[in-house]
Amino acid sequence: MTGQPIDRRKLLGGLTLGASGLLLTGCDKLNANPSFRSILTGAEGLHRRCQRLVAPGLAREYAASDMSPFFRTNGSRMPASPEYRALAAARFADWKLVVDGMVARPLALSLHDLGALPQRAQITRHDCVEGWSAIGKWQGPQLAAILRAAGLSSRARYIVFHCADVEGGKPYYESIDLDDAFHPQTILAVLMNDHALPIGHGAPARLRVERHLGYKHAKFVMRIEARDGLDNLYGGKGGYWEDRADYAWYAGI
Ligand SMILES: Nc1nc2c(c(=O)[nH]1)N[C@H]1C(S)=C(S)[C@@H](COP(=O)(O)O)O[C@H]1N2
Ligand SMILES: [Mo]
Repeated sequence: MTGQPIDRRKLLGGLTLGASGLLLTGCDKLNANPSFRSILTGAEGLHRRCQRLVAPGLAREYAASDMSPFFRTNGSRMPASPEYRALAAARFADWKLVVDGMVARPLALSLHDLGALPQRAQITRHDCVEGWSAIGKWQGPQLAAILRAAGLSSRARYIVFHCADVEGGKPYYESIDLDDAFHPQTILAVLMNDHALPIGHGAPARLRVERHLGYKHAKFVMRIEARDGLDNLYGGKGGYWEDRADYAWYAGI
C-alpha cells in the first residue's frame, strides 16, 4: 500500500462519507431514540450500526464469467522470515494454524484438516482502499466452523488474525467482531480460483470477510486468537493499518 497516491485515498474517503451520508438518512429515525444513540460511538460506530441495519445480508456473489483475468497482489507478497520460507519450501505440509485465546479447546490445524471441514466457495469482488477492485473465487471452511470446533468462549468479542509478514518492524494483524466472524461468507480461504492459494495472495490461508475493504482480508494467517478486547495488542486499534495510518477498524462496504 505504500507509495500509492494519497489523493486516491482522500477521494475514496470522500466517497465513503457520501455513502454513510445516504445511510444516515435511513438511520435518522433510530438515531432520535436515546437508547439507540447511546450505543453509537462516533462515526465509525454509526457506520457499523447503519450498515448492519440497512444491509445486513450477503455481499454480492458473481458468476464464473465475471472473474477478473488478472487479480493483482497487494501489500506483502512474500513474508521474509526464515520460518515462513521453510514452510513455503515444503508447500506448507508442516504448517499448522493455531487457534487459541478464549477458546475451550485450542487447535492446531493442518491444511488437510482445513480441507476436511465443510467448504464454502464464493466469487466476490475485492475492493482495495487504494481504488482498485478484482473479482475472484475463494474457497475454504467458514470461520464459524473453526470457532465452533475450538469451543469459543462466551466472553470472547473479537477474533484476531496474526500473520507471518512483518512490515517496518510491525507484524501484520487484523481483527473482526463476532458478527463478521460468524457471517456465512467469512471463510479462511485455502483455494483461489480453484487452485492452492498462491503465496502472493496469502498462502497457505487468508481471511475473506466479504463486506469489508481489502486490508481486513488478512493474508498468511498463522494464528487465530479469540479475545475480549483489542487493548494491549500492538497499537491497540485492532489492525496493522489501523495502528499505522488510522484506517477505520470497521471497513464495511
Ligand atoms: N498479511 C497481510 N495481509 C494483507 C496485506 C498485507 O500486506 N499483509 N495487505 C492487505 C491489503 S491492503 C489488500 S488490498 C489485500 C490484497 O490481497 P491480494 O494480495 O490477494 O490482492 O490483502 C490485505 N491483507
Ligand atoms: Mo488494500
